[in-house]
Amino acid sequence: LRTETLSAMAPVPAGFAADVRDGLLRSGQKEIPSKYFYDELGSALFEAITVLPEYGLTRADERILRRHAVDIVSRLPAPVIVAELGSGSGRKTRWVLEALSRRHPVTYHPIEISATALARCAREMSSIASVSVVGFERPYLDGLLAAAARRVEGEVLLVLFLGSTIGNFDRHAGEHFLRQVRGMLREGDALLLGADLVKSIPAMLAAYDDPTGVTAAFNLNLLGRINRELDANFDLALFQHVARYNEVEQRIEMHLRSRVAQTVLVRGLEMVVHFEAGETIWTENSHKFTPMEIVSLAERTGFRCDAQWLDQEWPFAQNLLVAR
Ligand code: AVI
Repeated sequence: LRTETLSAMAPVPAGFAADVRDGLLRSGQKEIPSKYFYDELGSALFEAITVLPEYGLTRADERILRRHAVDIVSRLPAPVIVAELGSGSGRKTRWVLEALSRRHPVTYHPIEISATALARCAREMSSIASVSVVGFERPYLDGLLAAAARRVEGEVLLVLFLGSTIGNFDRHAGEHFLRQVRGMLREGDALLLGADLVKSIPAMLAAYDDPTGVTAAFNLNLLGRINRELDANFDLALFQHVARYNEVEQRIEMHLRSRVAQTVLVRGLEMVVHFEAGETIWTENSHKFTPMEIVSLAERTGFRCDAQWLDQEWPFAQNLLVAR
């Protein structure tokens, strides 16, 4: 009854039902896109991941910005306006906005499909003196187009794409995405791209399979979300979180492995899904990079890599790509 009430109240996001149906009915490897991790519970679990001792990525990202924000923004001619793909954690973006606002008043455009995340970010950033926030509740590229259209002559647009979200795209899709971003920029505009670097395999595996089980909960919540929004009856205890490192593709792959042979009913999609014992649903790729790979990725997508800042504690690169 509770499930029925919830599914009646919560509108199913446009693509979610279709992607779950297609991904679970696939004849070979079952698959659900990782963008569906981030419902309210999933976003809270991701926040918890960012403070796990084993997951150094977010701290490294922030450490570089804290230490080098002044240097980063000094490489751009004033005046600069900022658009961020994903409204991000205020803690990271604040360093860049504060460094810029010491030079001149700054307009900041967070771009985010979650209204809650956008509102939280707008609230936090508006507290910085000389920063005005105009957010866009839209997909990345739609929002970027809107932000770019609002700038006035002479303003340089700085796009922030932090946290190594680029690593969650397949390599081809990531490259295509950067080309699309470049297409919305003018020569001299910039993209600050955060990218997690290849490191020791045990360190990478621990980051995606922490002993506390937070990443496992984050992964399993995808099945919980299908239960809640599509009225399914996944028993989460019958699935196991799996993180593997694929050395050829240089990426962590996350799966949910069925512990037993079982059949699951997804009432909202009027379908049943069969799992063999040991069969998996592929839920995420998290690609890792070398600094040189970022330089050549920049070159191939219409940018030049103006500078890179590396964190020593947790190999991570902040890359300033300038549109050429
Ligand atoms: C958001 N993204 C960069 C994270 C990552 O590291 O790929 C998502 C994540 N998945 C498991 N832990 C964190």
